[in-house]
Amino acid sequence: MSTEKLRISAVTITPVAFRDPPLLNSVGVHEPYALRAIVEVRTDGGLTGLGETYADARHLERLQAVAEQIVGLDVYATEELHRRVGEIIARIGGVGGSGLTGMVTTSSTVDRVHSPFEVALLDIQGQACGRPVSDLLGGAVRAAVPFSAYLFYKWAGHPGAEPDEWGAALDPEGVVAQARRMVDAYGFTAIKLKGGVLPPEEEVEAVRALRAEFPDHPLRLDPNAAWTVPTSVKVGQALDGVLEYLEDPTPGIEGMAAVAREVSMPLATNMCVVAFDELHPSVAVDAVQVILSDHHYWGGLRRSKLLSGICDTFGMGLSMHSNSHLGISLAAMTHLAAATPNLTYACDTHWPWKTEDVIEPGVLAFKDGSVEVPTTPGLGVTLDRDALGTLHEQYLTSGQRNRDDTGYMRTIHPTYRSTIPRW
Ligand code: GKR
Ligand code: MG
Repeated sequence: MSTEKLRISAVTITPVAFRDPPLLNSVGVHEPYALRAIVEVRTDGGLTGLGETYADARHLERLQAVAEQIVGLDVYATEELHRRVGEIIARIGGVGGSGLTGMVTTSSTVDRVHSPFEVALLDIQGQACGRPVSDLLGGAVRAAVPFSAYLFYKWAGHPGAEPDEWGAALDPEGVVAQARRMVDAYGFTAIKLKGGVLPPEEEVEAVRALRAEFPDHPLRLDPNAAWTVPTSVKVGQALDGVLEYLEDPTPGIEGMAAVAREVSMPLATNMCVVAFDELHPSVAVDAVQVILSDHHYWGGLRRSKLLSGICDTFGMGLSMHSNSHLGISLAAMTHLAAATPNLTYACDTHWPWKTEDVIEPGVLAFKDGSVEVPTTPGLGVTLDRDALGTLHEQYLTSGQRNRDDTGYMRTIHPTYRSTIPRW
């Protein structure tokens, strides 16, 4: 058996832009393109590992700084990778460019920057030993990973453009029609509605309409902290027995704890607990009962496993958060979820909303709402170089350099203000 070290010989970061529909949320509306950065790590032995992350300008600068400092590193040395990323961020600064503008602002910059490199190194490790990444994380405990239908209020199309294939969803009928279409196409067995867009009573009506149409699907509502504590309590009590969990009704750990004391369903978050140092304060006041993990900001796949252990220890449930993403991310999410026994909720994904990708198609097919865990070595996905080139070109011509849902909304409705909480 070879004990030879596998060393990094080159790293490439490629920003890409892919078409995104006008999905509405509590801080504005998705721009015509979503941005991602594709990380390719090469070894001197000729292997290439892939990672995917945000592509906001400041984040890209940090990725590039790390890329230059890890040539020569052993691909098994992920702790040393994390240490070096920490050193680099301490030197060049860690504020701004989270890729989650207006949503998650307190995640750890070091963990965010570390993540795509760690995923790429695990991809290489898997290829080197001929095993899927899920095996490196402890082995898949499920052969397929369930995802949820992720519904959005949306306009029919971007202003000035033709309506997209989904059309508008601005009332309960539109939301139910969107859900029906998504469930029929993908077989999803759980449904999440992104709220925080319309007055809360209207969103309660939409959830009730979903319940009538899908009596057996677990339902979730996520207004991204758009409500005050009293409004959150009112909505939580109105939807007693209807929601599987209520996600981020109100801002902050104290606010969530106040809501949790008054409602029956579990509260979930990808906003008030997004980094390891926020776990203790949250546990101390029982602010949330479900954490939405996300390897893109929890520091990669192994640190997400660490989070799963902490949730298990403190009796908290575990689900998975997503942002607009491509196939490398979905592959990583699937391996992680497969190898995380206590991840018992269907994971979020924005997958149905995209029409373009950078990977060769075929590997990550949805069946009955689930993605089969790839069993080939590494992540199991292959970069389509032509597609990468096209989406990079699209990034260059798009003019978008940061995610800015609020700014885009204001180009359409100049008086729009992002106010959290709004109701
Ligand atoms: O894609 O607009 C969106 C979502 O609102 C996203 O930004 C959130 O981070 O999906 C996320 C969530 O669960 O809060
Ligand atoms: Mg959320």
